[in-house]
Amino acid sequence: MDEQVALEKLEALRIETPSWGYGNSGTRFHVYPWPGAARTVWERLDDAALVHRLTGCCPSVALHIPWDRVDDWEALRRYAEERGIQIGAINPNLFGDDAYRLGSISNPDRRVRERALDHCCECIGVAQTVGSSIVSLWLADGTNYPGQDDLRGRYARLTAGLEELYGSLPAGMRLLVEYKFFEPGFYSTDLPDWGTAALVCRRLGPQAQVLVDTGHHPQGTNVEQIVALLLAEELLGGFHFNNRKYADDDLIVGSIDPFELFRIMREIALANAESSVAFMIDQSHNVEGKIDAMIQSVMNIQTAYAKALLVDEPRLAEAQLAGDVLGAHRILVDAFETDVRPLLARLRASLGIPEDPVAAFRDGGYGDTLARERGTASVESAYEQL
Ligand code: RM4
Ligand code: MN
Ligand code: MN
Repeated sequence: MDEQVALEKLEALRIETPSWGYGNSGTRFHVYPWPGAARTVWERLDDAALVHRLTGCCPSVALHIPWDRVDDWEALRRYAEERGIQIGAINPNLFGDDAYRLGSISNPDRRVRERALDHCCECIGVAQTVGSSIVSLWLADGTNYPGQDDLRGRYARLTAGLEELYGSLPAGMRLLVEYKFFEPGFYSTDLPDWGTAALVCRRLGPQAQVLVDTGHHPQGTNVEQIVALLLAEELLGGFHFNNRKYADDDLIVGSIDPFELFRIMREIALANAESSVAFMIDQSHNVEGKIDAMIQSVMNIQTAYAKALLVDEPRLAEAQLAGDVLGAHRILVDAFETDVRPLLARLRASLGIPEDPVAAFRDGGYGDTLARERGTASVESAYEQL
C-alpha cells in the first residue's frame, strides 16, 4: 500500500479506552495500590483524556455502571467534552450484586431477571444522555456444577431477556454481545462462544452484533478466523483488546502474542471494516502503572495495524492462487517483520503529538504529579471486593 494511504488510514484509527483500566485492580489474592491511580470516575476521565492527548487516537472512554455511576450524567458528559473526549460504550454490570448469585438475565428467579433488565434499560438511558450509541453486554451468567440448572431452560431465559432488551433499544444504538467460555461459572457459561453470541444476535436483529474479547477463548483458538467469519456475516460489532497467556489475564495488548494481534488487524484491514467496528481496550492492571500500560496497548494496536496495511495483498492473492503455500506465508510474515516505528513517528509528528507517547508520559513527570496530587489510595482487600 502507498505510504500516504497507510498514513491516512492510521490517522483515522480510533481506539476506546476503559474507565476501569485507570483505577486500582488486582487478583483475588491482593490489590496493590498504585500511587496516583484514579479514585473516581472524574479522575478516570482525566486519565483517559491524558492518554488521548499523548496518543491522538483515543477520543472516547467506556464506562461500567454502577462502577462509574454519577447523579448528574449531563455534568459527566460536559466534563469529558471539556477535556476533549467523549463517553463511549456503556457497560451494564450484571455481576456485582448479591442478587446475581445464580445469574442475571438467565437467573431462575423472575424477579432477579427483571432487576437485570431494569439495569440494562437504565444503561440505555445513560447512553442516550451521555451521547453514546453503544451498550456493551457481558454476562457472568452460568453454572458451576452439572445438574445445577437446566441448560436449555437457561438458554430460553437468556434469549427471552435479550429480546426484551433489544426491543428497548432506540434507533441508531447498537447492542454488543460479548462471550466468554468460563469464569465465574466453571461448568457452563450462558454465552460461551462466538457461535452462541452470533446465533443470539441473528435472532435479535441488525442492531445486535458480537463483541470479541481477545482473552475469552480456549487456548489455541484461531481468533482471526472468528473475526473473518463474523465480518463475512456482518456480525462483528467490536473488540475488547487485551492479551493473555493462560486465562482471561487482561494483560496489555500485544504483550504476549503480537503476531496474533497483527493477524486480527489484517482481517479487518482486508475487509475495510475499520469504521464499522468498535476498537476498545479491556484491561486491568495489577502490578503496573495504569496510564503507561494503556498507552503501550494503544501503540501496540497501531503498530499491528500499520503492519497489516503493509501486506502486499495483490502478490499474496497471486501466491494463494498458484498454490505457493510457503510463498504466501512469507508475504504475510514480511509485513509483520517490517519496522513500522519510523512510519508511526511520521504520523505522530504530522499530528503534533509526541513521536513516542510512552517516553513522553514517562519523561513528562505525569506519574509523579498524579501520585503527589492523589496520593496512594487504600484499597479493600481483593477478597472483600470479589
Ligand atoms: C469480563 C469481561 C467484561 C468486563 C469485565 C470486567 O471478563 O471481559 O467485558 O467488563 O470482565
Ligand atoms: Mn471484555
Ligand atoms: Mn474479560
